[in-house]
Amino acid sequence: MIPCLNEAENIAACVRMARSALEDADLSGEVLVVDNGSEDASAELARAAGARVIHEPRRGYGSAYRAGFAQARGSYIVMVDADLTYDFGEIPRFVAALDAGAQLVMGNRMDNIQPGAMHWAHRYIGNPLLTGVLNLFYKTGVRDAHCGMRALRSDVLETLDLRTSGMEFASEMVIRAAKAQLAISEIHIAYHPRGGESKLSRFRDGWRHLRFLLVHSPTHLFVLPGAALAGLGVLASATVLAHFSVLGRSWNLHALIAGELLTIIGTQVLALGLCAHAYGTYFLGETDAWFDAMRARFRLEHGLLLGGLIALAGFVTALVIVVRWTEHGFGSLSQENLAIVASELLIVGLQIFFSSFLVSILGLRRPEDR
Ligand SMILES: Nc1nc2c(ncn2[C@@H]2O[C@H](COP(=O)(O)OP(=O)(O)OP(=O)(O)O)[C@@H](O)[C@H]2O)c(=O)[nH]1
Ligand SMILES: [Mg+2]
Repeated sequence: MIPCLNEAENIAACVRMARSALEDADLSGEVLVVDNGSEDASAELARAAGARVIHEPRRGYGSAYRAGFAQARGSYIVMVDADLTYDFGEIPRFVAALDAGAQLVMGNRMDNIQPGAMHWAHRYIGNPLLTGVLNLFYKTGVRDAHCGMRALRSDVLETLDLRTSGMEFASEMVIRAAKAQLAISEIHIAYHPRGGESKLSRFRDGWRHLRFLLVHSPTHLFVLPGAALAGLGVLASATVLAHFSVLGRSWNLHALIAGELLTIIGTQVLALGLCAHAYGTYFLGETDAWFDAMRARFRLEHGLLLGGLIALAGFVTALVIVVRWTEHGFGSLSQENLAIVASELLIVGLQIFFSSFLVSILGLRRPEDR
């Protein structure tokens, strides 16, 4: 299957090479070209060279592939770009890997990038960065997550349930396969300079990949940063209140304000993460071991109790200030530290209290209960 957007310079050669690769290896199959609204003669050229051409007017690499998958008839699908960057002669190796039991076979270009094939910014910044984040978040073990040559069994398409329309489709497929614990194998291949004009938009497509990685992992987007901020905030507050000396000096009011700020923001971000996890679990069919363990252990009432107790502690602290004020005959007051602690506890307690309700509301009518 070849996705094609304005590749008149390359498409006929691609189709011919794909066909002869099948013939030479005695593989039965068809060459499908998904034409993505090309304004040049790509579609006719592909047809003339012997491909079955599918038309998909909605733009985007992902849209093209999803249209192609819906019409593919084979039990194996090998995906190859239409720009002569990949060797069609490698198709039998991908098929052999599927025969050997793999459900997704990824090409890996990283050890054989021909001169001029990949822009240095993609090779040394974009690709390592995005693949690094992808593996940090999703632990796929795939080393070249954006490779355009890959193969899969068509019976895994239902499990993969692919939905993206742009270049981030390349990441989506790898992440979904890893989440579903499919058998993924990797094949080292060469990457050649492109024929014709690139369709990749460096910043737009890079950002779409990154955005996809972030919004599909509430743990990394919210929970871990939130917990780190809140932890740092509590530590800073405790350092001031306990008069610990750090870096050879003691810390006072301003450090306490910074601590309060971090604690409040951290709690807020954490709460957003729980809501995002609840939405993902109940409405997007996501599974997350950490969130599942949390919801098995904690109920709404636990959150209300925790939030209520923290808020109560804040209220009592505020009362202490008022009592001291009365003791001093309602004169001038200088209880800044206590006032900050009281507000910190009240805010965090109320955040936890009401966020617990929101998480619970998100789970009220989960699709499986309807
Ligand atoms: N970007 C893009 N590519 C499409 C689209 N539809 C089909 N394609 C095809 O998807 C394949 C990948 O696009 P390329 O421009 O080669 O992107 P790339 O391989 O990441 O970047 P290069 O290294 O410049 O080749 C090509 O075969 C395109 O013709 C689309 O809407 N957008
Ligand atoms: Mg390309």
